[in-house]
Amino acid sequence: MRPKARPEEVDEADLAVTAPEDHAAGVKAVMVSMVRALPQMKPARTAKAFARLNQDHGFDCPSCAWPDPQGRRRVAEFCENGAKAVSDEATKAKAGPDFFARHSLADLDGRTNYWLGQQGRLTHPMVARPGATHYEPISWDEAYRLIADELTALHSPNEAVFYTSGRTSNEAAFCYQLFARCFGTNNLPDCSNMCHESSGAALAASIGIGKGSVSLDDVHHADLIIIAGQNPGTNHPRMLTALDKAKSNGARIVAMNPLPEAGLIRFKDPQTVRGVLGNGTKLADHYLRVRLGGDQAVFQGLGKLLVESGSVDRDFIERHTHGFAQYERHVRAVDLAVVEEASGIRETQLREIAALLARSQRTIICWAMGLTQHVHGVATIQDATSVLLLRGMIGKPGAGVCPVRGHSNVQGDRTMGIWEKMPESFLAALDKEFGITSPREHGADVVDSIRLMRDGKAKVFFGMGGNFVQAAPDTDLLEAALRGCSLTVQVSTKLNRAHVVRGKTALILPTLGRTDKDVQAGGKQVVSVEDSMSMVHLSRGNLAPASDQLRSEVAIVCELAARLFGPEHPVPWQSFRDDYDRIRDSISRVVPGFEHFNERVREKDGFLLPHPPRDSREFETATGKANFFANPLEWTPVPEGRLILQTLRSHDQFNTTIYGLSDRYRGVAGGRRVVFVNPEDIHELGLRDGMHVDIVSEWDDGGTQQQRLAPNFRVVAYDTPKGNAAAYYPETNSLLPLDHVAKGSNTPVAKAITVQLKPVGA
Ligand SMILES: Nc1nc2c(c(=O)[nH]1)N[C@H]1C(S)=C(S)[C@@H](COP(=O)(O)OP(=O)(O)OC[C@H]3O[C@@H](n4cnc5c(=O)[nH]c(N)nc54)[C@H](O)[C@@H]3O)O[C@H]1N2
Ligand SMILES: Nc1nc2c(c(=O)[nH]1)N[C@H]1C(S)=C(S)[C@@H](COP(=O)(O)OP(=O)(O)OC[C@H]3O[C@@H](n4cnc5c(=O)[nH]c(N)nc54)[C@H](O)[C@@H]3O)O[C@H]1N2
Ligand SMILES: [Mo]
Repeated sequence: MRPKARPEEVDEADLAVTAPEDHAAGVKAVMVSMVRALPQMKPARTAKAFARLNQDHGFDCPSCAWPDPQGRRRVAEFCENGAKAVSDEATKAKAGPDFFARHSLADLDGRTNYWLGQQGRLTHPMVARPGATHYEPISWDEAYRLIADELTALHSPNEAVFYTSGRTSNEAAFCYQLFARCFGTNNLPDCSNMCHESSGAALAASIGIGKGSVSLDDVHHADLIIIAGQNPGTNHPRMLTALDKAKSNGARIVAMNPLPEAGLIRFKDPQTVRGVLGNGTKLADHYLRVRLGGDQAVFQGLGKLLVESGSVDRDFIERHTHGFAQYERHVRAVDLAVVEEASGIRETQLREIAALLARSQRTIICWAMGLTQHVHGVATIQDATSVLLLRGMIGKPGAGVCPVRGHSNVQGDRTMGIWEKMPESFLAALDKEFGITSPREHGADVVDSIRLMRDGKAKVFFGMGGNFVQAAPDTDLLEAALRGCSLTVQVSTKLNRAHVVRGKTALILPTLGRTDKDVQAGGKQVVSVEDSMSMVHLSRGNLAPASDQLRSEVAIVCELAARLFGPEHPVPWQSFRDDYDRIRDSISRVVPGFEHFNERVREKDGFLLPHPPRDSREFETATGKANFFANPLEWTPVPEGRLILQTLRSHDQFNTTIYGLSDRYRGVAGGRRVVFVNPEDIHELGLRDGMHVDIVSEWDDGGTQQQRLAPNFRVVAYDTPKGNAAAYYPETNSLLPLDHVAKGSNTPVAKAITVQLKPVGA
C-alpha cells in the first residue's frame, strides 16, 4: 500500500538529465557562488562575509571540516560550496512571528525541506502548545521555564536525549555536555554517530586514538594518496587545492569509488592561470571502480600482495605493532578471485596499486562516508590502516590516516565531551573541576535514542542544531517516535523539518550562526573550532544578527541551566555566559591538550592538539602497540532481481539543507528524485531510462520480511557498477531500517540498502 505522499514527492516537471562533467571547480564554480550569494545577502553583506571567510580574525567556514592553510592565506580561501553555506546562513530573508502566523502547522507539514530552508533566518523563540494550529511567539524566560518544568517532571534524567549537530562551537559543546551530565544523563547522541563513528571505533582499536594522523602539509608532500569512499569535489572542495599541490610535487593519486566522480578525475583551480585557461590537473592516476561495500576486499587483497612480495617495513612492524603473525596468515589465505567477486577489481589492477604502495615512501589514505556507512565499515577501516602499518606509514612526514570529517566542528564537539560514552578520565576531570558527580552509565547514541523514543522510554528531545528527523534513518518510524515525545526543542538558525515533526509541545529557539557577531555582558565574544587535522583555532562572526532576539548557543545553555539548577549550582553558568574565556579556562583544566587554551588559541593559526601516533609513534591501545586485525572478509552481495542502493549528497546541498536542485557534476538539474542505475541492470530488470519507479527496501527482521518505500523516482542510466544504484539523501532515509547498522559503531548503513525498483502504477 502506498502511504500518504510526502511533501518532497513534488512533481519535478523541470527535472533534466544531461551528461556528467569530467572535472570539478573552474571559473564556473566561482560564478555559481556569486550568483547564489547576491540575491540572498545583497552586495554589501556579501562582500563583508566573503572577505572574512577562513581568514585570520574572520570566521570559520560553516561548511566542511577541511583545514585552512597556515601562514599566508589566499584572498578567497573558500570554495563554491562554502560560499553557498555562508549565503544560506547570512541570508537577509527572515522567518519571524508573522511568517508563523501565516503558515499553520498543517501548512508547514506539507512543505518540502527545500522550501522550509528557503524561508530565511529564524528570529524569535516560538512555541507550539498541545493542540495548537500554529507556532506562536514565547518569551525566552517562559521558554526556559517550560523546558525546566518538563525536565523536572521526568521519572529519570535518562528520559531526555540531547542531540548535537557538528556546527556547535567548542565552547557551546562543552557547556552543553556539562549541562546534560549535571542533569544526570549521558544521552548525548550526535551527528558523528551517523558519520565517522566507524572511523573513531576502528582507529581507536588500531592506533589508540580515533582521529586522523596527518596535517595539510603531509598531504602536500605525500607521494601516494588513496582516496576511498569520498567525493571531495562536492563535499570538501578545498581538498582539491591540496591534491593539486601534492600532484605538482609528484604524488600519485588512487581513487576508489563506484562512481566516476568529476572532482576525482580532474580539477581546475579557479585561482591559478592553468585552472582558468588550461585543462587543469588530472587528479586520479588510477581509478578503482569498486563495488559498494567492496573496499575491505581491496585492502585485504593489497595486504596479501604486500606480504607475499615482502614489501613490508619489518622494523616498524616489530617495534610498533601487535598481531602481525595472525594478520599475515589471514591475508595470505585471501583468494584474489574472491577479492574480484567482492569488489569488482581485477587482479591486474590490484597488483598495480600494490606496486605503487611498495614503492611509496609517503602514503596517505583518505576516506569518508563510502567506508564508514557499511555493516563492515569498522573492519574496512582497520584493514585500510593495516595496509599503512605494513609499510610503516604512521608517524612520519607525508604519511598516515586521514578520515575527512564532515561538519566543520564535529571533531571538536567530540573532544569537548559530546559522546554517550566518554572515558572515565574525562568524567573524573569534569567532576573535579566543578565539584559535581557525572553519571557513569553509558548513554544512548542516535539509533538507541530513537529506540528509546519509539518505546516511550524517552520523552524529551533536545536538538542543538541539525535536523535529526531527516538525517537519522527510518523516517516513518522516527517521525512517530518524535511525535510521541512530550517536548521537542530545536536550537536552530533556520527552519527545517525537525521543527515540523514535533512532540506534544514544541519549541524553536533561534540562535546565532558562525557568521553572526556575538556580544555578551563581557563584550564581543569569540568561539573556537577543531578541524579534521586537529588544529584548534578561533572563529569570529562579523555580521549583524537577524534580530535582537537571537541568543548564542552558549547563552541558551547557560540560561537554561541557571533556570533548571538554581543559583546555588557549583557550575558558574552566569559567568560562562558573560565571558567565554571563563569556559576556555575550565576546558584547559579538563581536556588534555588544551593547556593555556586562551593564550594559545589567540596565536595566529591556533594550535595543534597532541596525537601520540603522529607525534612519537606511541600507541595507547590495550596492547600498547598499533594493532593488526585478522578481520573476516565481508562484502555486499546483490540478491537476484535486487540492487544495492547507496544514499549520497548532490552538489547542491549541505546534508539536509538543500541549496538548489542542480547536481551539476552528475548532470542532474531541476529535481532530486532520481535513482542512478547501471544500463545493463535497467535492461535486465525490465525498466527504461527516464521511467518512474518506487524504491522498495527489504529487510529481514529475524525471519519476518519488512519493506519500506520511497516513492516516485526517475530512473537515470548511469555509469555505476552493475548491481549498484545511487540516490540522494535525505529523500531516501525512509528506506533505511533502524536496525541496519555498522558492527562496532552502530552507524546506520546508508551506503548499502537492498532494494527493488517497482515501476509506478505497475
Ligand atoms: N557541500 C557539501 N559539503 C559537505 C556536506 C554536504 O552535504 N555538502 N556534508 C558534510 C558531511 S557531514 C560529511 S560526513 C561529508 C561527506 O562527504 P562524502 O563522504 O564525500 O559524502 P557522500 O555524498 O555521502 O559520498 C560518498 C562517496 O563515497 C562513494 N561511495 C559510496 N559507497 C562506497 C563504497 O562502498 N566504497 C567506496 N569506495 N566508495 C563508496 C560515493 O560514490 C560518493 O562518491 O561532507 C561534508 N561536506
Ligand atoms: N541516508 C543518509 N543519511 C545520512 C547520511 C547519508 O550519507 N545518507 N549522512 C549522515 C551524516 S554524515 C551526517 S553528519 C548527518 C547530518 O545530520 P545533521 O547535522 O543533523 O543535519 P544537517 O542537515 O547538517 O543540519 C542542518 C540544520 O542545522 C541548523 N544549523 C545550521 N547551522 C547552525 C548553527 O550554527 N547552530 C545551530 N544551533 N543550528 C544550526 C539549521 O537549522 C539546519 O537546518 O546526516 C546523516 N544521515
Ligand atoms: Mo557527516
